[in-house]
Amino acid sequence: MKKAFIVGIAGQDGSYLAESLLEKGYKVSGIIRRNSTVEHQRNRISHLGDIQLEYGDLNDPTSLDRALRLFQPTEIYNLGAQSHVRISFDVPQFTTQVNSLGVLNLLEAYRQLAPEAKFYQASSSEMFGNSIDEDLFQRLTTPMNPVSPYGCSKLYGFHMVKLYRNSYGLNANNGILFNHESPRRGSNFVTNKVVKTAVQIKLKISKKLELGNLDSHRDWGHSWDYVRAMQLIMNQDTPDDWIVSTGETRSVRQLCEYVFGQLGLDYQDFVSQNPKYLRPNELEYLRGDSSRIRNELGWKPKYTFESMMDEMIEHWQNHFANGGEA
Ligand code: G4F
Repeated sequence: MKKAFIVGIAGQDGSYLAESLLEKGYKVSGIIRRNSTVEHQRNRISHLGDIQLEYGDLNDPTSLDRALRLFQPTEIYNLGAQSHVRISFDVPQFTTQVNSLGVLNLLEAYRQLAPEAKFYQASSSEMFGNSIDEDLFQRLTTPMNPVSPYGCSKLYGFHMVKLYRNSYGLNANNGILFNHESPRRGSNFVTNKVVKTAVQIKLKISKKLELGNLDSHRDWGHSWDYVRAMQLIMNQDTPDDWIVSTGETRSVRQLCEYVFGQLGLDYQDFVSQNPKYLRPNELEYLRGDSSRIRNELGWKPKYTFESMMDEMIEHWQNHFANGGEA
């Protein structure tokens, strides 16, 4: 029987991945961090009956050893991270402990206790920083020059996965995922912040939306499509590194224009810039070349940018219609 162990199972990607693997007949397990408000921590996975959970943390090697001994996975997915780029400037050491040393802790446990398993590392397009090829795409050969503590921390994890693959013959893979969103996205990431506040403005429970850089561009896909890519990557016999992206890019301003437009509003009447949301250093432009995973593994996103944003708008409309918290 296929047994998946997911670090970060309670997050956006972890919850979609767990759901999808359960549907395929996997036994699914994961670790969650101890938190004083347990409901908040499990709200993305509380509808999934059949998963095994233990307390654990990427920074606690004994908890990783314990989980691997207990669950004996055939597939290990590391989706755990301090994943907010702006916050990584506030807490660079914590970000590095989780996103760099945490990967090393998990790789060591994997090497020693479950070397026959396959390993997936959530690597990030933030690793590219402001490098871009002449045709305005990023790909595996594009130099990686991160511009945030988050990007630097992820680059360490990326290289350690390659090192463990090449040194120990492990089936360890990197998925370099460009931004991916959904109704399950945290509302301090820009897509869900814009959608949630725009819906609140429409309902007259909010008056304005303050943002940082409106001119940065991102390649935004849907988390549900991206966890399908993770599974295709893990179904290969030979480990490798893969780019997952839509190949389209839009600015934060275009995002606002679309979302407010769908609600019959002009974003310019409500959106302003607040320097507190600007970053000490900004990654300006992301657009990924995912032709390899499309051609070789047959992956293709089902969501468009518009259908994804419409789903997020509907989510927040239903949330407030049902008396959900602001
Ligand atoms: O939604 P964001 O915070 O995502 P960001 O920084 O691109 O990072 C996300 O994608 C990475 C992949 O490249 C992941 F690795 C990472 O874990 C995360 O999932 O910001 C997107 C853009 C940025 O340019 C930011 O400066 O939106 C801009 N922005 C403008 N105003 C804002 C805001 N971002 C946030 N979070 N909040 C704002 O008020």
